[in-house]
Amino acid sequence: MTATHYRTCPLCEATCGLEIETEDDRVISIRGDADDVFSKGFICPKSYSLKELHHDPDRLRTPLRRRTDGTFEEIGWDEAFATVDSALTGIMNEHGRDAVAVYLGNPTARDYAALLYGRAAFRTLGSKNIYSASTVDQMPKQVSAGLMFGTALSVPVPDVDRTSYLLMLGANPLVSNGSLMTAPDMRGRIRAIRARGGKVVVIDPRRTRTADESDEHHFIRPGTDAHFLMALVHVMLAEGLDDPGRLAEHTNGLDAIGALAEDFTPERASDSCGIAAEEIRRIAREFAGADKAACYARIGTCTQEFGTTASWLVDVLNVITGNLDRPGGAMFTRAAAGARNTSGPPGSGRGVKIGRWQSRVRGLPETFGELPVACLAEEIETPGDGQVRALVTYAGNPARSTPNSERLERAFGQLDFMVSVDIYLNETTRHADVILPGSSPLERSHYDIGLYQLAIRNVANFSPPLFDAPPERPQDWEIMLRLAGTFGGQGADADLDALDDFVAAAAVAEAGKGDPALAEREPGEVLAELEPRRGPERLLDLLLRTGPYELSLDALEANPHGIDLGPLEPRIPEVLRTASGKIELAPPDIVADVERLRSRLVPRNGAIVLVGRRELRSNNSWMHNLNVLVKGKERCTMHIHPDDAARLGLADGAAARVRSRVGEVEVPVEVTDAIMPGVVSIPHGWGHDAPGARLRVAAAKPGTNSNVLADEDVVEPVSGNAVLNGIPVEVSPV
Ligand SMILES: Nc1nc2c(c(=O)[nH]1)N[C@H]1C(S)=C(S)[C@@H](COP(=O)(O)OP(=O)(O)OC[C@H]3O[C@@H](n4cnc5c(=O)[nH]c(N)nc54)[C@H](O)[C@@H]3O)O[C@H]1N2
Ligand SMILES: Nc1nc2c(c(=O)[nH]1)N[C@H]1C(S)=C(S)[C@@H](COP(=O)(O)OP(=O)(O)OC[C@H]3O[C@@H](n4cnc5c(=O)[nH]c(N)nc54)[C@H](O)[C@@H]3O)O[C@H]1N2
Ligand code: SF4
Ligand SMILES: [Mo]
Repeated sequence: MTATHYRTCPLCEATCGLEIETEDDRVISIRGDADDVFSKGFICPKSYSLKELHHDPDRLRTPLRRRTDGTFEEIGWDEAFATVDSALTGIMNEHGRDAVAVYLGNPTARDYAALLYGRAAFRTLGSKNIYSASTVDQMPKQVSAGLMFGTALSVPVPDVDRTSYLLMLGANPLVSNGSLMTAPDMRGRIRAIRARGGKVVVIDPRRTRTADESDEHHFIRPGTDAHFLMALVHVMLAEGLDDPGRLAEHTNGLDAIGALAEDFTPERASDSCGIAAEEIRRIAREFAGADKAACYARIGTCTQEFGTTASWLVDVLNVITGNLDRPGGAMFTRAAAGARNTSGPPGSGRGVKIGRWQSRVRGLPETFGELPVACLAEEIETPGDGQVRALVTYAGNPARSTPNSERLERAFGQLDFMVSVDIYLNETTRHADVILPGSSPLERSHYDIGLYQLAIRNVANFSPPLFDAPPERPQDWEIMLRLAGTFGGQGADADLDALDDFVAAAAVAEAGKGDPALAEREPGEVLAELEPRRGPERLLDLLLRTGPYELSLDALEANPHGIDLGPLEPRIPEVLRTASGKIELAPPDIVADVERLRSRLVPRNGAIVLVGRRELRSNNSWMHNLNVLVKGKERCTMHIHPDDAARLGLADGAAARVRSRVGEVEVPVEVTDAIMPGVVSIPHGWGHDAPGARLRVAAAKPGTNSNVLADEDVVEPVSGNAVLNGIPVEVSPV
């Protein structure tokens, strides 16, 4: 039987609507949903690969257990859960809860069921050793936004559909399709800015596709964005171009900024960042002079030496020019479900504290309940109280995505037990004792509880499962609940219905904290209204009903192309959850790092540094087993400027040896003047020739794992985030 389904693409942050034709249990075709209220038919080439992903014979469908010789055998679900329960329970009993570590990978962020039930499971575990892909990604922005505005996801997004000046640093949305900014079709939106007479300026050590679509592009020396941004602030204040307007009465610390920026003259910043002082002055004047301007920055400014400081300065710029929280500037989304900045009393809250505990070995700070993944290997290797002896990975491939991945893989070998919930037997999961296969994205319902908090319009869209999961196979949320049962000491066959009711009752209590009318009501009565829904749909329905638009899952189900809740609207002061009820423009944790920034106001030396890049037909480390994406020319190459290539004797297509403090790789050379001299670029997430993995397509074109080169000892001190851009390397011909 053929059928047409409308569904949100789960593969990146853009949340595009798909129209998927199926015949029985096969996907026939995938195209853009022209009626989707947000993406209006836009899709990228990755979307088609959902078909191949769903039918990929290498995608795991049965639990696997590692034999003593390292090979894997298929086992039943009951046996798999019993094995996991007995191993983890033994380790918790003997060594305590911190002995069990968790690593949550990036796809978790798109899986609302995993998010909602994971929270319950890992709270029950009560380990300090919680890790995620956030500390190789956006943690600096979450820390700066949390300290300034009061919650981890109160990240202002550029109002791209109304701005007339967009300044973008370290982001390539034409390839990545946007990040911490949910915005399908950024090419169309950038073109629209320019068509209405606006201007788009890109700051990046590479001349990217996004740069090609923009009015101006400036090469910047990696890791120096904070210098550049400080200099913009310096010029604006020195020339009296600042005008925070109505934000002034809602802001603490405005007066502190002048002194902080004083030493960062355009001349001195220029020496370190490589952008001419006159250009810095001009950009400052144009940004401040634009009627509506937004500064937006992403991963190139996060995964670097001054990630938090740079992330903070982006919003300092938006505030002092009065562009924060006004149409066409940088605004706060009002999400339909699950946002902390729409719950509780409006206008103030508990704020955010970082560093409430430290990692055991290196003393790195906790952020939002997790520790930096750059220190996971040493926590496994170093004996003593609290040593990590067991690891749970959920939809993560830290063996390819975190710094000094070779050391981490060696550390995996020392674990007493490892369990991975994943869809592939890959570089990480090959180390696991048990692999529990997660569902195909088409077998679960979908709602972007996280990404809709960062959308450039207020939207909501729900997708029911497109295929039924095979009857013996638990849903992802049931896997999480089984883990919760183990962490709570209830054994492998805990009563899932009872656990689910417990989670739902806790969700009602949580929602009641922000809603006095709800808090008055009998929890059983609230739950009865959600019947007969259970599982994640019940939790989502609750969040929608108690959210700011009082939507319901029924309403979303009746609107398969989504519900448009309108353009972003000003939200200050209501959005704030800082203790003061003000924007904290000079948070002490960040201001303390300005001295280090000042000490680095020095001309660049001649060393070559490595940065990453993303490719349109790739997605971190895990979509290289899909032939539709990897066919064609080799994508895992090292970009190098012609001058550097000539100086180092490297020819296009030849192999280069790249060495850092921690490792060495060989990689094919691609000579291009789209990268600045003194910088080389290798994409991350490759290196699929590891023995024991089961990725037959990927293994034929393995590429090079760039995280062999990233140094786990170099982290950004405020957030503990890994430094993956600006790594000093030596490059030579092979
Ligand atoms: N050098 C360098 N390193 C980087 C980056 C960089 O720019 N440069 N970027 C960083 C960033 S931004 C990120 S987000 C991280 C990503 O880091 P990770 O999240 O650790 O890695 P991914 O490559 O996204 O791997 C996702 C894993 O989830 C599995 N998976 C995919 N879909 C599903 C599913 O539906 N269910 C389950 N159960 N499993 C699934 C895949 O098989 C894979 O094992 O990498 C970071 N690493
Ligand atoms: N096709 C595709 N799409 C993806 C992904 C993917 O792997 N492939 N990954 C997804 C994920 S997990 C994420 S987090 C997002 C990331 O989305 P983006 O942040 O847009 O990521 P990138 O495309 O890597 O762009 C980062 C840019 O920063 C530049 N850069 C590096 N160092 C510096 C620096 O020091 N300063 C400045 N100013 N720039 C610098 C790089 O040259 C690069 O062009 O993309 C998501 N979308
Ligand atoms: S841009 Fe992202 S969400 Fe849209 S189709 Fe491509 S992968 Fe899917
Ligand atoms: Mo990411």
